[in-house]
Amino acid sequence: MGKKGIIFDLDGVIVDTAGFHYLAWKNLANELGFDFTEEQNESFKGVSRVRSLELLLEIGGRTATQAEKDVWLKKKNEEYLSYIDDMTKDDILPGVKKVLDYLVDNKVPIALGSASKNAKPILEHVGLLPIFEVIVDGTNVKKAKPDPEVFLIGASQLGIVNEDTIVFEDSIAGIQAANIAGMTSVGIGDPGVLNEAQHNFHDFTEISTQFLDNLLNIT
Ligand code: B16
Ligand code: MG
Repeated sequence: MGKKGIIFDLDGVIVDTAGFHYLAWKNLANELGFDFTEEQNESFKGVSRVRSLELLLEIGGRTATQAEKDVWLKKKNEEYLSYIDDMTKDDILPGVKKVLDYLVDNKVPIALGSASKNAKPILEHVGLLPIFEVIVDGTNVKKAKPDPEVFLIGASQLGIVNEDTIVFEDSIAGIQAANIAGMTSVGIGDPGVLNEAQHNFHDFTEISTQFLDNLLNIT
């Protein structure tokens, strides 16, 4: 068995920006004259900004010109950026820092694998930018989750083979991407929603060092 590495999703795993994305999309939907529920938002998680707008317009039964789409994409992102502007290290989700510190102490290679084009500023705001050896985000990938591209690039840049890579994800699309890549998938969130994951936790406070040791073969 080779050395193990971990890839973390960002939104909904390390920080609770999923709620900010939801709010910004919901406000846009309301402005366009229809509602957007939290349940519908599940399929937006891990999905690119452009694809998310297409899904939103499908929900509202709307068609739009490219010019309109560009305006709405910009508007949504500006609202989202106004939310993340206020983020601090207090916005790191419960239990995450403890797990990251443990991995750093044990010299486990860690990467970020996010669909977001705003990943770096978010990590900067919450003070976690320096701890990631590798960052793969929406600016580096062409194919969105569930395509495994983001995780394949992450593992290869870490120098870890897919079978020895563990992915922490809060989205259905992200869990599918990890599974397709032959990686170990760990679902963070509702186990009923993330039922394709190999391991499930509601949040990082449930993850013990013993679980990590077993996963990583730390003795
Ligand atoms: P942005 P992740 C994803 O991040 C979000 O889950 C998804 O809701 C969002 O649409 C996507 O990033 C793009 O984000 O608009 O910031 O480029 O979960 O893959 O870290
Ligand atoms: Mg996510």
